[in-house]
Amino acid sequence: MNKVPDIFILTGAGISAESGLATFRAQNGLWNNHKVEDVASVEGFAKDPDYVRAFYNGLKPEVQKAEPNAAHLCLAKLEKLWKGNVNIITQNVDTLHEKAGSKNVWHIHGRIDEALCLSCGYVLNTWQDVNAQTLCPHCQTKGNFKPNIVFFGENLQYMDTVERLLRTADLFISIGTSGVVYPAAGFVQTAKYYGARTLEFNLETTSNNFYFDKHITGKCTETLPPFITELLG
Ligand code: BV8
Repeated sequence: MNKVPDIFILTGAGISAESGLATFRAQNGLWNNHKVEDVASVEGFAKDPDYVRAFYNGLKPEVQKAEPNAAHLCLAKLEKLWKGNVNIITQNVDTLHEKAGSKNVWHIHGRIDEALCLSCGYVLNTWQDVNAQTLCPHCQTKGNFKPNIVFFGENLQYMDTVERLLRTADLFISIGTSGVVYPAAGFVQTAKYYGARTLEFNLETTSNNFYFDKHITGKCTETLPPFITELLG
């Protein structure tokens, strides 16, 4: 009996673009007038934690208000109706996959609504500002929170899960990512190595094109829903 394919879905900022959230490299690498690497870096946070915390506090209201679009929603439908495993490994720090109803979502670059207490490791979940006054409810330390976001130079979250899912994936679907940031940009190579069929949904063909069996170009709110409908047969 043929096994129902396990599906590994990698998403990037492009899937949230049509929900009104800025991508990273559209504006020649500037993001809210900052170079992501300057703000989202270990050095940047060590140099000026208040500045980096304020940067993410500033983004929270628009991220919290954003609504999932047709691409998020069809992935949630796929997870619900597909008989095999469906996992979304997202580089996005927004929670639009969860808002759309997806359950198996792995935020390998962290989440904007979480902050990590550097004194005790407690993860605070809040859309409110996190700053030098924020008290840790677990260890009562004040102001020692870092956005629970993976900065450049930091290891990704859930990599053990990601490696297991890449080995068992039968279908690898990349949606809305430029394939610039590693190790996420290398996942398609691993999936290919372990025998997965690999598809890329993007406005354009990215530099990873050697590893994708097929490129479906266009806006993912237009290209993904018919593909998912066909997949569900
Ligand atoms: C690590 C948090 C080990 C911030 C992010 C030299 C060579 C290779 C690698 C490196 C190197 N030097 C350093 C590195 C490693 C570095 C890296 O890859 N740097 C790059 C810039 C060269 N990586 C790391 O540091 C990672 N950690 O390697 O750990 C280690 C440990 C210790 C010491 C050293 C190493 C950590 C990476 C995570 C960094 N954090 N985010 C935040 O999100 O606030 S990365 C950031 O970029 C976001 O997470 C974002 O998701 C990610 C990738 O960007 P995309 O999502 O792809 O977004 P982008 O704008 O680029 O593209 C959007 C795409 O969508 C486009 O292609 C567009 O065409 C498409 N699109 C737009 N609209 C639509 C659409 N497609 C379809 N429909 C649409 N409507």
